[in-house]
Amino acid sequence: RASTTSAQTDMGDSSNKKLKMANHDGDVKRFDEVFHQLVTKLIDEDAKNPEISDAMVRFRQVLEYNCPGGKRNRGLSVITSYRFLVSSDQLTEENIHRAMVVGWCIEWLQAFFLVLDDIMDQSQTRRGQPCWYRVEEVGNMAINDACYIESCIYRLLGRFCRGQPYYVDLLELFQGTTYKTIVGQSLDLITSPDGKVNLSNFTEERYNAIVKYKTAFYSFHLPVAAAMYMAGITSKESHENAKTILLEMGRFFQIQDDYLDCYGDPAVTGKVGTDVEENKCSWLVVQALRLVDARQRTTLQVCLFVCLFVCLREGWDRRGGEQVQLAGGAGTTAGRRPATSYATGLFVCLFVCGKVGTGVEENKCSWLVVQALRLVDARQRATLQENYGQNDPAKVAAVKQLYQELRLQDEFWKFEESSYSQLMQLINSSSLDLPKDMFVEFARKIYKRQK
Ligand code: GPP
Ligand code: MG
Ligand code: MG
Ligand code: MG
Repeated sequence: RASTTSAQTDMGDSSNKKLKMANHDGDVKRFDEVFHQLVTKLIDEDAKNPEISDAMVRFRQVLEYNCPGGKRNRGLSVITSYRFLVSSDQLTEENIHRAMVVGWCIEWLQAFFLVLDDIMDQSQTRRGQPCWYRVEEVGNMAINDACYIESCIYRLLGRFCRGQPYYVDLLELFQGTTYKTIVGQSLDLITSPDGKVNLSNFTEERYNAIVKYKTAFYSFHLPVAAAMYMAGITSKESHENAKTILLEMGRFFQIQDDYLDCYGDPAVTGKVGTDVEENKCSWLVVQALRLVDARQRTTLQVCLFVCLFVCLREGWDRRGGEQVQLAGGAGTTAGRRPATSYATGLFVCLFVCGKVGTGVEENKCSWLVVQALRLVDARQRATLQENYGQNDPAKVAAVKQLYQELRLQDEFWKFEESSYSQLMQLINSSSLDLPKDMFVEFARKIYKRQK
């Protein structure tokens, strides 16, 4: 396809990248103007019908309150990606405008999710203003408003993209992505039941599944996949390669979101975090548990080694002494028996260390270990068990104090560095016929973000 060929010629060409990005500021300005045109179009037509005009007055307010005001990264990425993927002769006013409409459809999809997510997460603020359901006289009507926002996506796609060769692909992409996000939200909610803290549910595997489905598909895969279809790229292989990179970016983005829930400045993020209160399977709690368990294991291993070393030394001295007495002098057996018991002891020690954390209490030699567990590390796990998942500021503070003790911020900064370089490697190895800069540009927007 011509568009794929043009994408290939873009790879690694920095002057081309500058050319593609030169339009960025203009695109942002125009993108915001397009929003008002779309609202007017959607509302004005139906406002003429007196039967439903009252609903239109309300829906204008719904759209204006909930759709703008965010970073618009998802929407703008459609346009940036589209510019990277097509040749200059395809960059017509009409095509750019369509990319903007599709960009707004993603922002609309995000608004639909957020209105509902804020109800489910009992959040207070969003984008620096009260969550929609908390606005006076809105309450549960927010659920219907969210459904309205979603319906606009398909009205806009129909209005602006029907007849285009990629129309059906776009429809399926939006529907499929909505489905995946609903699955992810369900996993998120199932893993954070009200009033039931079960720390063993907070595993890395569950965390990865939640963030892939609830965030990565709609925030990262959708904008680029939409731009690819619009550019005429339909090859399954290219779409799979893009997906591999974009889902990894999405995981990184949600980990940042979880970090910012606790450490972000609400004046900058525009939202007050509720993950601890809401018993969420957040990256922070998963890391806290990993670190507590790792410390626990190390403490136990050290204790076991000390304990067995002491036992063995005692055994060595005692048996050595007895043997000397029995043999009445230095016999060959005198040194062999302690050596055998030392080897056995070491074997037992290694075996038990391998099982630490599962059946330690059954080990007869583990009184010290059990005490260490009770006094040192179990305290941290118990802190989480007792304070997580409750809407009580003192309990939330206790959890955050533990995060501090475990130096989770350092842990996040280390992760951010290594994740970025891994992402760049993945872009290098998996972008193949797609322009690397398209992915790098998307990653640049989110790396080290404060909101
Ligand atoms: C973000 O999770 C996930 C979504 C917004 C998807 C919601 C999906 C639905 C089907 C409603 P989050 O709760 O961590 O986001 P935030 O921190 O912005 O509240
Ligand atoms: Mg949520
Ligand atoms: Mg939320
Ligand atoms: Mg969050």
